[in-house]
Amino acid sequence: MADQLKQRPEGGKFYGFDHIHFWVGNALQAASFYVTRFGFQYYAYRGLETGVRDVVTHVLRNGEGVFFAFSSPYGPQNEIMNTHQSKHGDGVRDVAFRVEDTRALYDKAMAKGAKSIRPPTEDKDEHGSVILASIQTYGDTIHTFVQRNDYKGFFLPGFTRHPKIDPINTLLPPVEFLLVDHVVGNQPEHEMVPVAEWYEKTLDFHRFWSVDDSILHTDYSSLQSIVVSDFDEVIKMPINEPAHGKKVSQIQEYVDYYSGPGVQHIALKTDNILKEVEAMRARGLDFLSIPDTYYDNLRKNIPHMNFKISEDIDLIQKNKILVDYDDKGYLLQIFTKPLEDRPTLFIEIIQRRNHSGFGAGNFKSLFQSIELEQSIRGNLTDNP
Ligand code: TYF
Ligand code: FE
Repeated sequence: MADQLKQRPEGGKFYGFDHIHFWVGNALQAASFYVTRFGFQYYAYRGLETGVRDVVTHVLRNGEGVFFAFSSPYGPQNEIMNTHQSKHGDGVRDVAFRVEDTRALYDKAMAKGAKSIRPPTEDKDEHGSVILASIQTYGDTIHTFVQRNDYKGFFLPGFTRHPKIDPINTLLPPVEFLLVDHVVGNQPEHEMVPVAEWYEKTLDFHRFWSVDDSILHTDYSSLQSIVVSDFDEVIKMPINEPAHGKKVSQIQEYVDYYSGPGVQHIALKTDNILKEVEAMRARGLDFLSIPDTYYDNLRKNIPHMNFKISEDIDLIQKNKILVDYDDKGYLLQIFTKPLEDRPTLFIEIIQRRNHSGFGAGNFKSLFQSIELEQSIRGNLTDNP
């Protein structure tokens, strides 16, 4: 948007998020959680049975656009994975981008000073080839560029079709996601701007123009956020840092428990948030609660909106879905509670109706309900 007048950067296009790769203590069970609660399907597998003896990976998919991979080491030999586990707990290791030209993007990133994790390689099997390369971003998080040259196999070369047939999705209501809308990274204090600048310099991202673009700082949230995006605005990465308020920021709580920067939330886009949230609730997934006063307020504002909200407001309220809007459109969003014992990663479900923001109008209510959970955990303490 803001950069439409600028020239397309060199290095080829970003097509979107390819997959999210989690490093976890027990990939078999972590994958099962996302199948049961979020309605993912088993998709691909690599491990002992396929001749891979150090790391196991289970890959899930939801629809055509959302792929989550879960890996665990088979023993103590893989030091990087084991250190990652003890330091961070289960978390996102890799936010992988689907790209037009892995080598061009990698070479450019290297020229701009990025740290290499894996130089470009072409991986092949009988189903085709992919070109992969990885670079370091904030903390221990990496980005892998995935160039799929008409690859027809399951996930990536070396993977087979996941062997598990699970009856659970035939017993529970289906959940459908379209794609990964955005992935948010939390940083320690004073590291947000350098991280945003890293994306501008290394990947030719720009600051995404939206109502939420200005650095926000409210009494409740004590956080600041900058959204960076690729030229085509298919990748959106908000970057947060704590601000100094009266109480310890929710971002600081994350950074303390994750032992540094990392992925805070993944937003999954749907076209029918009411149906999907009702299905996930039926599957026992826990979402943040929102007080009824929020909906009293919303009902007061509805007559002044420039468009009709097509969803039933009673059902929106019953499911605790948040509504943000401007003069042109609206978005609906809801947040799970943290998905692990450490208060770190959570998931957002989002539906957009001609609105490209991130829910700035909801920040006050949202942050109050996040802070309620933070205080139950004993972590909403006074800032020195
Ligand atoms: O991605 C976003 O910006 C919104 C709002 O700790 C948000 O989902 C921002 C910070 C945060 C939780 C949600
Ligand atoms: Fe979000």
